[in-house]
Amino acid sequence: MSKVQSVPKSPLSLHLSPEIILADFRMAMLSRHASLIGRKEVFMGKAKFGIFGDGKELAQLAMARAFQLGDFRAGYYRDQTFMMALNELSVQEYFAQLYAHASVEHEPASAGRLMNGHFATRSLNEDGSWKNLTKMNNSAADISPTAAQMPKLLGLAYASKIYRQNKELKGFSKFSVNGNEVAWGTIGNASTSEGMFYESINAAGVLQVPMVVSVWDDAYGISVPNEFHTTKGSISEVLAGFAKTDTAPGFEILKVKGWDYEALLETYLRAGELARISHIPVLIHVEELTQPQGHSTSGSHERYKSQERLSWEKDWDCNTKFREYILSNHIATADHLDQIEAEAKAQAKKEKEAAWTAFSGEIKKELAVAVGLLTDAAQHSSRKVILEQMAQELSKTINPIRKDVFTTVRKSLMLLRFDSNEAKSKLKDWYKAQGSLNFDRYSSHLYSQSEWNVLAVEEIKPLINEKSPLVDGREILQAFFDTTLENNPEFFAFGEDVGKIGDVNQAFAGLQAKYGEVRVQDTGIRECTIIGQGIGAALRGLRPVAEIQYLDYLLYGIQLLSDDLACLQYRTKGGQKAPLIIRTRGHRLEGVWHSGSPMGMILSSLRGMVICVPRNMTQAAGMYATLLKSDEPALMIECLNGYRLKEQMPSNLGEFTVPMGKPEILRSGKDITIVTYGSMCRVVLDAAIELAEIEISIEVIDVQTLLPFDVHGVIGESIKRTNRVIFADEDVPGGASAFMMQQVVEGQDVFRFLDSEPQTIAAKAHRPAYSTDGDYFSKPSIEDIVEQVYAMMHETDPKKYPAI
Ligand SMILES: Cc1ncc(C[n+]2csc(CCOP(=O)(O)OP(=O)(O)O)c2C)c(N)n1
Ligand SMILES: [Mg+2]
Repeated sequence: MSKVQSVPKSPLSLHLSPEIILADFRMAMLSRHASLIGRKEVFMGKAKFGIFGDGKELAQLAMARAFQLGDFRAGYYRDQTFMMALNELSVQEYFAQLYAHASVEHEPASAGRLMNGHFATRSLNEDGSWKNLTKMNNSAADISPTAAQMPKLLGLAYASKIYRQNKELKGFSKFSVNGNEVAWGTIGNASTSEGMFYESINAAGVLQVPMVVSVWDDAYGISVPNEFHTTKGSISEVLAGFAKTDTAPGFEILKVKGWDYEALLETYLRAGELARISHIPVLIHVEELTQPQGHSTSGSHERYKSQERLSWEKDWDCNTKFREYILSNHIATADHLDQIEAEAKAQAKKEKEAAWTAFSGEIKKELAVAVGLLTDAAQHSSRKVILEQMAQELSKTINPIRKDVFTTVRKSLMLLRFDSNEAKSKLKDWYKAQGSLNFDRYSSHLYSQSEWNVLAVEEIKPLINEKSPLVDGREILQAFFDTTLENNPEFFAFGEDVGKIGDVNQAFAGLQAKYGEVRVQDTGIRECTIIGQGIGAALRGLRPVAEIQYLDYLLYGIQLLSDDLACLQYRTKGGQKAPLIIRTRGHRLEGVWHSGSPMGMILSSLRGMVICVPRNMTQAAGMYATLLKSDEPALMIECLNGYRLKEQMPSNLGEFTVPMGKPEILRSGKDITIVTYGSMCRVVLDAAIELAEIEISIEVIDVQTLLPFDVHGVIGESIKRTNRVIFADEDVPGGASAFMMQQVVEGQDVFRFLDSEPQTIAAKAHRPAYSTDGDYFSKPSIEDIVEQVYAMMHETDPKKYPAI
């Protein structure tokens, strides 16, 4: 017997009254007309792009009927009907997003920051504090890369497992009721080809989490049919090996037609129950869906679908079939259904108009003010004619956007540069005031703006005295994690080899035995879903530490970190947060894949996260403590060669904090400032000792965190004393050393204090060769630093420092 099941038709647990059926019909029509109107709006030039949920209404109505308060959705751009059915998306909001209305009030999912079809609910109050998620319908904030919703979906489901299994979390009643919440995922048939999909499915099967994944199968991914995507052309057949059996846990795999209303309801109710009660993951393959308007507004499907397919799609359109079902069961007359459809169409149109009026009205108001100020300024200017013409052209713009207004204003200010009068000042003042509004509209919330942002965490110094025992660095971390596990039930750690052996460097040694497998957990080798597991859990109020065994393997998860975690606060304009800590270790080991310090890559892709590069484990423990008091996501890169080095054990572990964005001066000097971080601190300090012997005095600064970077200008102050600076690290040339230079030279007004050209010291551009010699000739050595510093001094005073 096939392991893929169709749910037999049986009496529905949901009593199917005519009211329910007709309410679903109304919603299907409302959503469909929103799609049809949406496409027209794009073609009329009122929106840039549109992607719609038509052809997938019925399955989403069924999913909405099985969804309960406290549950989470993580899906993709086709899910408008589901969101509307839950009352989490009005048609007006739907159009506000299509127009990119930059307002949380009008477009609560992303405040106009995301293209249409990116859904989200707001988990946070305005001050950044959590709402009670158990009393809400929750949707994670969508992202565009296909299948990238899957790892987070796993984490959302996994959180239910943690809440059910860890009895100490009883007090976390805002997030869970005994782990009863189901995470509902949606994905397109073609997107199941992505590695992330398979990795997430496998992890969910292993973890046995309450995750219900719906595959909306419309047989295409843009123009490419299923046979090019999926072995055997069927995702449920491919996944059959994941199906649970009487003896082995796995997935419940269900198959249903996307136009069969009763079967859909049965299937979704059953899936919800299995996941909710027994924490069994479920995959629902919803087949025979259609795309009545093609993939998106970018092109028409007539280009690649056969006449036969197009006419099949017409006949088997789920809304058409739903209508036939209602009529054949005598639930309503054709006239009644026509009337419902007419009303739904009128409502969609009315809400679309309201959205347009709100969106365009705001801009038209700004435009009117700008035109008025510009016209006034023109009267007093020698450039009157051209300025008046610009004002007039602006006032005539059809469907103006903000860019029209500000392009004109900025160009006119350039023309007015020699003018000095009140009218011009008024225009300039208005432009400035709008600048801060536009910053809020388009650039706020890259980092947390709540009272729990990392910069607000108070510094508490470590307590160390001459009697503090000298221990291996890893023991400091171990003691820190021990006390944190003891005191913070929401804190837990997982990753490859983290559980039984307590990670490859043993900072969790013995802690699984002490706190149990729920708190300190081994995972499979699957970096991407380790991160997704962490994101989803952090979205639901937990404080996970997700471990990536070595920094080099962060690459497997960097896409998710970049596309999802790092931009979460930004893309929801403060509507969601996931204060996940990624723990990893890097720098200064050997070989192409174990020595990496790809900090430039990280810095460029993870804006929105805190990037910690502690030089030793005391600093790391203090940084962890700071992060756990804050609500920001972070990447912690411990020094691989620091676990066995001796440090003094502070007596206030878990309490002391290391401030973020505050460099520490490790050695004072007067000739040159060297700015560095992580393992390079020791190398530079050793070089400084050698340089002191030849009368060169180096000031060594550890930046401690690369993001945020030196918020108080400590480096600039040092440069004012030494007048020379070198930025040193073991990344490639032009990587993080260049970042540091840009931050200081551009950001701290030091150029006029520099007596020598600022320089960088970095590794070679290639990956480091293996073994000690490979390291020596690939990464900056003490000699490299000594020689570069000496060369700088030679240039300054060749007599005192003759060429070597
Ligand atoms: C990683 C990635 N690759 C490519 C795309 C471009 N793209 C957007 S949607 C899509 C097709 C998806 O098809 P399917 O998963 O079947 O969903 P459907 O649109 O048919 O509902 C593609 C290739 C993307 N968004 N992300
Ligand atoms: Mg598809």
